[in-house]
Amino acid sequence: MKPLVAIVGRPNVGKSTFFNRMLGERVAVVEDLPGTTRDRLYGDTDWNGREFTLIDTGGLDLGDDIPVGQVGLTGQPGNIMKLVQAQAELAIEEADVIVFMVDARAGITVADEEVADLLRRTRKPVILAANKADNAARRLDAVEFYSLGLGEPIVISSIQGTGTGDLLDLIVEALPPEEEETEEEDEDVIRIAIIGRPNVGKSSLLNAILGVERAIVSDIPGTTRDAFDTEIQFKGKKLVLIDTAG
Ligand SMILES: Nc1nc2c(ncn2[C@@H]2O[C@H](COP(=O)(O)OP(=O)(O)O)[C@@H](O)[C@H]2O)c(=O)[nH]1
Ligand SMILES: [Mg+2]
Repeated sequence: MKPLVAIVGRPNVGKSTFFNRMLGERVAVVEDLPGTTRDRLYGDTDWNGREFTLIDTGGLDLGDDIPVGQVGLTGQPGNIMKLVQAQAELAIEEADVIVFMVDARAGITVADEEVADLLRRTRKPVILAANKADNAARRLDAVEFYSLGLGEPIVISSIQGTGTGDLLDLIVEALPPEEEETEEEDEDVIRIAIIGRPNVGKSSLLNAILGVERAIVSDIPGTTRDAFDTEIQFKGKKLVLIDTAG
């Protein structure tokens, strides 16, 4: 299985825009309305030769988020908290690397702080990405996200593509070490089991394929004691024939 990289963050920060940019097509729905991504979307991609699966988290119809300064005036934005938190918790559980996306144009919001509180508690790598930093002024403003306690934000514009390469470099660096692939995975072995009731000719078929008396053939039902595997090359492919007992 490929490592999982989840993009979390409150609605409308640009998660789906980044996801689509990576997958090279419009897979996720991008809209001006917050909460447009209905479900979690998974897409396989690669960068610098490392493959991983990107997850666009969404599915949260939340309405507008409340800027930090307005809490207390407008009361607790209960729903958005619960849902964005749930999304972040799922990512913490499931993902190998978490990209926490915030909006450099909007600045820090309450939902950002709540998610940051959760993410600071995980040991999994968290990369803070300040999106919508489309110009120099915004790139400078983005330093305020440092106060979320998740390190220095990587400043990007998903629409322009600036900084996205650096973000991907960081993602790839944070991935768990590449697994040693097993022989099966790497050579695409096809395993064929020969099954049927005793004495129908399973071993004879196997022998005919192999051209050698590999399996013990007998007229007595049940002579093939155990299932056993024989590896052959056929048209450049590795096949494993499994002669089953019984
Ligand atoms: N200016 C600007 N707008 C962006 C950028 N990335 C996304 N957007 C816009 O932000 C809105 C929400 O984007 P979306 O990807 O749906 O956000 P999501 O809810 O986090 O998935 C859309 O109108 C996007 O076009 C960016 O880098 N710069
Ligand atoms: Mg979305």
